[in-house]
Amino acid sequence: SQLSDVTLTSYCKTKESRELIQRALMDNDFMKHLEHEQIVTIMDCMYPTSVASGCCVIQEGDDGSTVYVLEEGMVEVTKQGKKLCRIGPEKVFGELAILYNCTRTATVTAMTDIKLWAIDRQIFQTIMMRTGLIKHSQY
Ligand code: PCG
Repeated sequence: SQLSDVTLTSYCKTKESRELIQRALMDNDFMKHLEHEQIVTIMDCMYPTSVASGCCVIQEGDDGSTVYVLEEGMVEVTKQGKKLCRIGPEKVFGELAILYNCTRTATVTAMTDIKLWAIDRQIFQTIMMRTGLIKHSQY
């Protein structure tokens, strides 16, 4: 659909979650270069989700459609079975497939029960391409 047709929906968050998400976005090498309004809009549009310990959040090679911020818990990143790193709270992940329009470059597995904030590709890309004059609807 046309970017202009996309309506952005805000999801309720505590002040703590709003601040955590903004810190995570501003800590990310790519996102830190966005305008403040875009950071705030991405944060507003993120919705809550959770994944149980041991479950796969992202599978290497899949088509990616979601960018995540980890709020609580720990994930492990592997590539072709090799451990790359562990990621804790206040970090963005899953941005590479969306930013570079490629398949998922690594597997991300929950090492504990995790709480996440998520935003879908179409919404993320709309915010990236739109500055100002953003149409909001309240959730
Ligand atoms: P994406 O979309 O490729 O899905 C896997 C994610 O793992 C990737 O985005 C990054 O956000 C995240 N990640 C964290 N550390 C690494 C790393 O060292 N290499 C790669 N390829 N991805 C990493």
